[in-house]
Amino acid sequence: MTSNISMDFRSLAKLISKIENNRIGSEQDLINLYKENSETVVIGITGPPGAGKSSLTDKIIYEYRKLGKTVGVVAVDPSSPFSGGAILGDRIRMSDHANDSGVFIRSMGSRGSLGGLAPATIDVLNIMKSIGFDVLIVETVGVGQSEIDVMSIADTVLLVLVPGLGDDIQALKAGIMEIADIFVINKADKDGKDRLIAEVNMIIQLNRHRFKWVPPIVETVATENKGLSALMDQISDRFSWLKSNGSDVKKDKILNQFKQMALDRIGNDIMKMLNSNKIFDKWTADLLAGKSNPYSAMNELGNNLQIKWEEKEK
Ligand SMILES: Nc1nc2c(ncn2[C@@H]2O[C@H](COP(=O)(O)OP(=O)(O)OP(=O)(O)O)[C@@H](O)[C@H]2O)c(=O)[nH]1
Ligand SMILES: [Mg+2]
Repeated sequence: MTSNISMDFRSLAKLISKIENNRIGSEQDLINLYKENSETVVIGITGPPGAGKSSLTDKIIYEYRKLGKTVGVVAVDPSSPFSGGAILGDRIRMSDHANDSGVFIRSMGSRGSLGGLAPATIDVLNIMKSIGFDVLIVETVGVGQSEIDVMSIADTVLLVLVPGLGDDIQALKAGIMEIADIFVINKADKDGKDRLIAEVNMIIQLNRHRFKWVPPIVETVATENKGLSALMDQISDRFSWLKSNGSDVKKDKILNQFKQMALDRIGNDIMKMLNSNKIFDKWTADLLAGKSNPYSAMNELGNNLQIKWEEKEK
């Protein structure tokens, strides 16, 4: 066990599997363990497939290890049915850290994750935060809504882009450009870098009025460790900025995260009810018999939930 982390990695791995297999059943563990830990920095790394996210993560781990910081990594792979350590070798490019007792790396696939991969990932990151990691890194392929949702837990989001994407930059999920706190132009050794930088600059300029923090652009060649110190400087600037200006950002994040969790939990509860409740049976029977329609049934459902809520408020 590493000095500042209050749980050994084997227990942590077990707990993560439990969360993956049964989120709702792990709620008590989450309640018991949760500790607001403002010392942990959470870095999100997202971007198109193959952009070099894992290669960068690997190098960022080295940088933090040089400073003696403990690092936890969660690599989210929605396309993989596997979780755990099995796929680390090839996909994650961080195997060098396997024997480092200050580094914990975990991949999460879609297996089991009832209630969604994004909420399960957020649970896992919250646990890792609570037990005292200095730095957490979460890697997702930035293609879908759930990947964007995961990033809501990160204090700083690195959006990794590569030259030659061309029009793909437009094809990236719209929301993903908006969550970038730092644009990383990786594979800066490839042709097309300047054009990409110009495009990103244009996007930043167009959105300038919306930013409290204006995202910088950093060039890297992850495989050659180039640009890493500049990137680490930007990350550290971002965290300093958050410390002095970021209380609103933090509040928004906590609220957004809570709303997302609540939505997920309530959705689960309602599904359970829908599957096991007599009133719902009647509604669905009416629906199937053509006595009601999906909209009127939904309306009745919504009104009933509202009545319950109002009763509780009294
Ligand atoms: N030329 C060049 N190749 C790079 C660079 N960074 C990463 N690569 C290579 O790009 C490939 C993909 O790298 P990964 O780090 O696995 O990319 P990723 O974004 O994590 O990929 P997925 O997780 O599969 O989406 C590997 O073959 C890397 O060696 C770079 O800066 N320059
Ligand atoms: Mg990867």
